[in-house]
Amino acid sequence: MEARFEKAVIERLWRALEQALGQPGERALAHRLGVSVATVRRWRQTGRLPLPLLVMHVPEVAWVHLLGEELLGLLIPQAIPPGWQPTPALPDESAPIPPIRASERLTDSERCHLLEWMLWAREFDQAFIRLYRQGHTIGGVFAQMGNEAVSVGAAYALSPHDALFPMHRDIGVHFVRGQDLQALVATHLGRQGSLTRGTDGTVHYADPERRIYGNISHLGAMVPVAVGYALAARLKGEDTVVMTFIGDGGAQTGEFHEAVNFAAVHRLPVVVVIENNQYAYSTPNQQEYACRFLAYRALGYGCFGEVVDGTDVELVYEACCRAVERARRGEGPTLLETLTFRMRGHAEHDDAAYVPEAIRRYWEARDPVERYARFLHERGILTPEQVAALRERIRHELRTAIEDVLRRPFPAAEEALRNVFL
Ligand SMILES: Cc1ncc(C[n+]2csc(CCOP(=O)(O)OP(=O)(O)O)c2C)c(N)n1
Ligand SMILES: [Mg+2]
Repeated sequence: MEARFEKAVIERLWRALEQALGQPGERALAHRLGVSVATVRRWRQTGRLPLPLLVMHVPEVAWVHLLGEELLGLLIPQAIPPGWQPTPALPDESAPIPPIRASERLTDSERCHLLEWMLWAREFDQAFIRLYRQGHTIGGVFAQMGNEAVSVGAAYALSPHDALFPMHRDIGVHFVRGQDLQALVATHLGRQGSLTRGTDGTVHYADPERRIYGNISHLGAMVPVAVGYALAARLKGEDTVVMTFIGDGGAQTGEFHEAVNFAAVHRLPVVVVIENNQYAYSTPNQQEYACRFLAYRALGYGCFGEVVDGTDVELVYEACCRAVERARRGEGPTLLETLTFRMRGHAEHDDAAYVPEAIRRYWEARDPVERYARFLHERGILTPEQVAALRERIRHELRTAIEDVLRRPFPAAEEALRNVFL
């Protein structure tokens, strides 16, 4: 495999080679590899190196130390936001915002649906932030603002018979699956008509009819359950792909590791979407893990990995389509890392004052909903006026549903004793 490196990396590498092989490096290397000096010189000038050959024949160079990230990056596709740095390092705010990487699989009418579901997620959040302040919600409000492109783009890559295990920032999957709005609102407000009969608030709810299974924990406990579901589906002879989500913090738990390892060993049809929103509660990336990308761990598990810009809904969709296809072909799980941002605190009680302003500004300029609305406008698919009208319709439907649900009573007290082991 030939890999192309930047000039600075080549020079760094060359110095290490010369140190290991003695002067002059080109001649010594040519001799060691059994190629001509001219060939070595060409590699150096063009920046194209036969990496496996070098690693095999010059073991005295500390390759991983020198090239760690570049080396792994060759095997894990990356489409990251330009200028991004693992937090708390500051991003390059002057980096360009790349155009949406349009997926060839999507029609314009599907694109309108994607935007609509993202708008639903955004408006739902904003409404519930207000309801939280008014004291109407049961439990915390975990806004998913900034994460819309991930939950919507990922869920849309599945067939309706595939199973979804969303996390606390994935309300978008409910909109993609056509969730009943009143039921969703009633669930978050703990009123009659709730998906959990009022026994939970904003986090641990499920809808098996739509094959959406509940968030068990903010941390890693859901991943083994999702993987177990995939195993059960296989044993039953079903063609079911399972998609589960996990935060950057959740990805540091033992359960996450055990589950992904098990899925890889058994080549189970699982897509693990890591929502790397830069923070685990208030802990930034660089205090959570030492690798550059969490998807690099795929090599250790022996499964596929990919890193994508999680603010580009079509990029997320496309990467998930590939992962789903691999899963259906029996090639096992994919660890897909989406780089995104939590535009609010961990929950509404947290003002996220620990996020440096430069990081906030960088990601706000990449707001996934605004980016996509702009893209649809530039493509001549929807005008800003049409988007504004769509937003207005969503707000109206949401307001009506909330008013209706707030008039409903809380569930009867006996409900608390149903379906529990006593
Ligand atoms: C066993 C356990 N320890 C700690 C917590 C508190 N806690 C809840 S979420 C969280 C961080 C999760 O990080 P991440 O997965 O990145 O989610 P995000 O904060 O981005 O929503 C912590 C420490 C918990 N709920 N359970
Ligand atoms: Mg996080």
